[in-house]
Amino acid sequence: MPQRMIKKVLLISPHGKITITREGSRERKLAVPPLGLAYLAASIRTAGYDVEILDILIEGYDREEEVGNNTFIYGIESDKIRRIIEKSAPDIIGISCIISNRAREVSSICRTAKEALPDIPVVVGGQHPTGAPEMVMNPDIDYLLRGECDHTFVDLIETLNSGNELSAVKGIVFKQDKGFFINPVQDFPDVNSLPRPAWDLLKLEKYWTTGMCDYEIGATGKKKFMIMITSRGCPHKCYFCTSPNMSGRRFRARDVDDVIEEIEKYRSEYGVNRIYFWDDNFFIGRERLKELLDKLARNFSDMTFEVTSGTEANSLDDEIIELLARAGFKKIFLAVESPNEATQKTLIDKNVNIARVPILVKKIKECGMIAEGSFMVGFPDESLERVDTTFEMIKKFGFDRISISIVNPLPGTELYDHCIKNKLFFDDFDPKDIRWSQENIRLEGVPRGYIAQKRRDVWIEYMKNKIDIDVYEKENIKL
Ligand code: B12
Ligand code: SF4
Repeated sequence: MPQRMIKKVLLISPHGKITITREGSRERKLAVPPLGLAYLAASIRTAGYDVEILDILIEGYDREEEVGNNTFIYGIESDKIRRIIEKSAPDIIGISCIISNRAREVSSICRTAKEALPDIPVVVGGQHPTGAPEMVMNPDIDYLLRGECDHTFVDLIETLNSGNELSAVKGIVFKQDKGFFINPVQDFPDVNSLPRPAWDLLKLEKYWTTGMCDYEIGATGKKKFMIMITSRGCPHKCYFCTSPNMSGRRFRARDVDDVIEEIEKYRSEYGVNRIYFWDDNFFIGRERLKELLDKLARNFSDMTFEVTSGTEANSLDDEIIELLARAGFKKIFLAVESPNEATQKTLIDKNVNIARVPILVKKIKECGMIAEGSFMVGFPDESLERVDTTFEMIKKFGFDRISISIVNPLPGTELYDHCIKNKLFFDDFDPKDIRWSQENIRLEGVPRGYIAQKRRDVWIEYMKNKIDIDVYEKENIKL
């Protein structure tokens, strides 16, 4: 059957998802604009096609649906998604799955898309299908695109329109015979030639009023924020992280002046006063970093900045910390991961120099910024004794705030493969529906629930005199 010409694209971002832990705490409900889709939309539009974005989460932020096991999704319901798809009448639909535990929701959106418009190709992309395509592909999906798809989505449209050979599209996966065809070559776009994200296609006001919960700046909605990336990729390959699948460890930075110009645009056009940087690793390349921080300080004294995805501790020293403070950073989220030296050396490629951490924390505080430590507990090599030691060590660095995650296996990582090989998953583990706040990996001698409970106890004990826990967890009140 000849392919219908593609002129219009609908891009969809899936539901939000949160869990209530057995100890009663509720994960924080967030609503942040889908930057990846804004980038894709910009490239698709630049190539001459019409494009719309539907963010299911923001359109139905207050609508919660229990999906079992104390887990809730939030966003609009299937019927409404179906009506929006029908009304939009696109010629192709692209659905984003950047976080692995949205796989189930993404599958259901694909079903809804096929029910609404059975002849329209459905494409899925993002971190999860990049790392685990065989886990994502299903009868409702025509194509997966792996990796960064700024160019490849346009290539796919043009290939479909021209009838050319699909297998030439970089990163493409489609069903073939009884298996899949996978083009293993991914695209790594030049970050300086990409058009700016198409924010005009999203209702940014909705995110500013619903927004990103941010304790340090007070309640949601008080600041107009924008999100940006100054680089893509990370040169490291940590055992638990999916970033290397995506970027092939190719770190690519944008020109500093272009970043500055983009911030200026957001300040003047939208009145934005806070920027969150979502780079994989903002801190790579010392000279570029210094130039960027210096220019932020000179140009944006009325704005504040934050790197949400974590700071690589080894790239900090007195000079960089002072520059960060001068540039308007209020909090440094230090990605320590494990305080254990052996774990650092074997599993964490960035190999944080643990001995320097208290020195960095002291300097961050002296410069008037909040020092928050990010930790992970529950690596497969941890014994009960090691888990206890880890929790004790976390308390000793002198952080203003701590954040402790339970180690979770993301499909496509070495950690995941290790757990499969050694049969370390608990029986109820479902890679499509990972519960971040429970233990999913079996540790010898550590009863299940021990880490989850201790994580909460240690956090409350540490934070109770530093923040108002009730305010911080105000979301709990709802249930
Ligand atoms: C912003 C962000 C969030 C936001 C949510 C973003 C959203 N809209 O849903 C918040 C803060 C809520 C968040 C939370 C978490 N996050 Co997060 N987050 C990010 C971050 C920093 C930026 C994402 C981004 O915009 N990147 C920039 C854009 C340009 O890239 P992109 O989105 O990947 O899009 C490109 C491609 O993926 C592809 N693409 C994307 N969509 C589509 C769709 C189609 C159709 C196609 C063809 C292609 C395609 O093309 C795009 C352009 O090249 C990434 C790290 C990173 N730098 O990517 C982590 C990341 C996505 N998060 C991650 C994780 C693990 C989490 C948490 C689980 C952390 C935790 N333990 O709590 C939580 C989940 C919380 C929950 N309740 O579920 C992992 C996901 C890995 C995985 N496979 O699951 C990442 C990759 C970080 C990492 N390296 O480990 N996160
Ligand atoms: S340094 Fe961070 S982004 Fe890079 S591979 Fe390690 S965890 Fe992932």
